[in-house]
Amino acid sequence: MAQTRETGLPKGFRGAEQGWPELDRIPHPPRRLPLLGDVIGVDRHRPLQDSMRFGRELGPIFRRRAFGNEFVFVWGSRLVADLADEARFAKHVGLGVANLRPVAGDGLFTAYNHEPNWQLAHDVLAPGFSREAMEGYHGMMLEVAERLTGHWDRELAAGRTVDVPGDMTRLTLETIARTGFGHGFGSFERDRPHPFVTAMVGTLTYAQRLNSVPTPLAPLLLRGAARRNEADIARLNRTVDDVVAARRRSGGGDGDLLDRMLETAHPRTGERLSAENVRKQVITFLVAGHETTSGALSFALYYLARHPDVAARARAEVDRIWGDTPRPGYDQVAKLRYVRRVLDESLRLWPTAPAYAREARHDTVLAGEHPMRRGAWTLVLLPLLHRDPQVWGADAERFDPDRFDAKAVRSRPAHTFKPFGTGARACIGRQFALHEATLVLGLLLRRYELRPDPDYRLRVTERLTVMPEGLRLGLERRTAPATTAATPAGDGSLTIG
Ligand code: MNH
Repeated sequence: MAQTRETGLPKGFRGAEQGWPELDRIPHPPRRLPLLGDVIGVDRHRPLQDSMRFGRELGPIFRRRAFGNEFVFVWGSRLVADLADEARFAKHVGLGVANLRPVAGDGLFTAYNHEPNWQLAHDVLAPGFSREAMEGYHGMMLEVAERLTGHWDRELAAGRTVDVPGDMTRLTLETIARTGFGHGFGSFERDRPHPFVTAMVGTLTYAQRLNSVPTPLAPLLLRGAARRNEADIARLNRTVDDVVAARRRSGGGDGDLLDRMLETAHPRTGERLSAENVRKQVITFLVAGHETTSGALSFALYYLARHPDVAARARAEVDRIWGDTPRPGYDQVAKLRYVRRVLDESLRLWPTAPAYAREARHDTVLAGEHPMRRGAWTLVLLPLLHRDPQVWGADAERFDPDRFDAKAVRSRPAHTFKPFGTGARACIGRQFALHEATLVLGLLLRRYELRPDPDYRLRVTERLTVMPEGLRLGLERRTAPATTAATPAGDGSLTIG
């Protein structure tokens, strides 16, 4: 099937009309405008949250029409579980993901299933995400986290609150850049974001905007934005080319992701990544490897600040397992079970990559009810899957990390918690993100009490990923009174400077 160049979507197959023979049975919002579609009351900048609102009204499968294109959304747990069947369904590169093709090309995240560079890069890079590899990254992750606490100590000393999403983005970008590519962006030494970050945010925002304008008019409406987008992409390419050139000059690093990309041959075929593909992979990992983790940390800190009881329990765990060791080791991070649950529960309510798309490999019937033709696709709406009352109960909106204790997890059906996607194209960086985020939450909980602004109301911004907007927290440094500093570990009162 021919594919349009800009979007990568199959020509004449943008909407759901041809792929879903019984589309009529799928509910849509009641007040539909001719030509424009379901646009009444929607917020162009918050398509995800609009879809969540529609989904709550319309049920586990529904459709939205925008500018002549019809999209099917799914969030009911039974339907999502069926979509996880890899024999009948696969990742669909569409909408937001397809809009990133000009930036990330056939890099891992945006590659079509049939593109040979996907399997090649997957096989070459997978060992870079093994447990041993994580142990290797741990020291650098810790170093970057210490830059964060240094920065927060200075903000605290100056009597300022901290910019949570801004600082988490600094942290996660530095972490992936240094551990993966031996390159620092100096994020904590700058007042304004590194130009690479500005360019990256620009391309993500642009990719999201492309979805909210009528396709035939996009070139006209977005002419200025398209030109800026070209400049942003050029900036990303330039930055990456510099990093690669520096590595080639230095003659190799310590076996990080960049070394793998440049030097490792495929274990069976002996093939290597081309220079052009390396560029796409580096951009892919710098973008995919920090934006979502930054959001996950930001939401977790939001919930920790709002739930002092949860924070106290998590802090007690950190004190118990880490004691007063200044630099916790890899295993000591892996042992922070409750902190991990806080993270999981945050990713349940706000999965920071909030949707993924699945397409039918051949004609099939979704969950025995909805016929789909080969190539037909649908978007899995994670925040609603993660709040399906049939799975999570009537209080699904409540933040409660105990939903992730081992027994509760075992009692739930498969495919009900999917923040990292599903199947062969699921997130390769999952362990990386979880280790990094758990380590950082542990360090922050051990060092500070979090003081929320009582007037702050959660607002979620969307640019393909989600982030708590304008979240600032007050801090207090925990200090151990001399008498309690030596109490036996386990009672939660031990405090480390
Ligand atoms: Mn990540 C794919 C979520 C952290 C690199 N990631 C995905 C997908 C989801 C996802 C969902 C599947 C998308 C789809 O089906 O279209 N990722 C996350 C979340 C976090 C995250 C919620 C943090 C929290 N991801 C990371 C990190 C890295 C990374 C960290 C790199 C170090 N992710 C990727 C790559 C892919 C991906 C690369 C594409 C994998 C593939 O298709 O082979």
